[in-house]
Amino acid sequence: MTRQAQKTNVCEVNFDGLVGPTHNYSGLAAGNVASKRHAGLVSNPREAALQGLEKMHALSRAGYAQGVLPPQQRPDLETLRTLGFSGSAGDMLAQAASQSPAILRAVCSASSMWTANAATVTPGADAPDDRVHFTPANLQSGLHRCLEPATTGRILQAIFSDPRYFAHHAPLPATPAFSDEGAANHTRLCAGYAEPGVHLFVYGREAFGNAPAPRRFTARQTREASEAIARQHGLTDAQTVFARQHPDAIDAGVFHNDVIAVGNGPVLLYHEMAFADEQGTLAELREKMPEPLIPIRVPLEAVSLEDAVATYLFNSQLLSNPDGSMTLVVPGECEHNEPVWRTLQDLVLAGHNPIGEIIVKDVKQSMQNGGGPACLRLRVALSEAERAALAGRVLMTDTLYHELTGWVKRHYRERLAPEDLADPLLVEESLAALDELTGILQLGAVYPFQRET
Ligand code: SUG
Repeated sequence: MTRQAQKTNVCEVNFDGLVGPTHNYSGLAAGNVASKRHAGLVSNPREAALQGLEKMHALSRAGYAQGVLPPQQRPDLETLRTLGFSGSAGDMLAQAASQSPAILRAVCSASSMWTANAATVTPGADAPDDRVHFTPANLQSGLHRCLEPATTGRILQAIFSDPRYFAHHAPLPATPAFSDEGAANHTRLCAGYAEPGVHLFVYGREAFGNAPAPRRFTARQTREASEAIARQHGLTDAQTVFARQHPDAIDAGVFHNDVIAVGNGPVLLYHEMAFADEQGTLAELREKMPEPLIPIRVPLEAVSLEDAVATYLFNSQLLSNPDGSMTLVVPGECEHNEPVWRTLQDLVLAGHNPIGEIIVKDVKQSMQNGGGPACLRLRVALSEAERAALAGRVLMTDTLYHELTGWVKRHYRERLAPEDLADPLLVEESLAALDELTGILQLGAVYPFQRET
């Protein structure tokens, strides 16, 4: 089969992370203002999971291809054992709670819900071997998130299992020089999903170079990590642009590029403070893109960095419609901020860009940990043949939605306070939930350990 014949009917599938049963507010995330602000609050895991599912369902009903990725097993008993705790699950939780509450909080995080950080993905249209390439992010910048990549790799390999279509790479070495947070710092710009694209990799610091780094917060993505991923995926200089994030934006709480910019097709919606060298970045994109770039710049005078971070206006999903228009899916917080809401209305009314519709989604439980609509999804552009090759039952349908909401309602708590993290019943409940979920999603053994009896 020729390459052209293979790549028919390409569309973007958004794989959202299903929120896990231990969703809680532990203030774990460096440089993430919302996570720090809501530390210690009582969470509602059931509401969090239902909000995520409602977003997935609404978008699939509106005609957008939608997938789902399962949560990881938490509390992470394997890590507790590795860190020297011993005995039963209950013993280890009790030891961790008394000896190191910070470890307990980390092993209980449901952070795998933010699948924009799960991996970087290169579609088959851009890879030299025509396959879709995946690299799980090492997420080495925080203890709670560096526990994710091994299971993420297993989940991605279970779903994208057919080696004729999919290629999987190892996460980069988990060390500060190769700090990688996945697709949250990667945007593919193209004319259409089947057309060749240009990959915009945004980094916050250089490990081996001298670019000015932010002062208040540590940048989570290095240039060296982005370059290594481009090499793994076989991307050439002509296909890549490496742009430095503005250090002042990182210091204002923009810990990933997807908190300050979003791209889709030829459109790049970005804040004036997104890039250290705005004009240079746009010029390089224009030079390398076969299609004219459609930049949409939001100036500082329209939206302050503080408002951008508080509302996650840029952490929106920009989705393509069959008529060529685009729909922007924004978090509910945008509606309640006057300058942001006005900016969004102006975007739609402007008429000189493809954005024709704004959809508002309530993902407040996730937002309070710094994760908006775009954080919750991993974009994978797939041809018809690649979609047909997916394993498991991971594409959203009405039936799957109803099964998953029923599953959440059976297994999830409505209230999780910081002290509940040491409750051994939470381990049992989470394991029982995930046991059943692997059956629903038909993914096989993706989790590292079994249920204790
Ligand atoms: O890594 N929050 C996540 C949010 C990730 C958002 N993702 C994107 N922007 N793509 C993070 O900062 C908070 C967990 C806690 O505090 O309990 C957390 O990990």
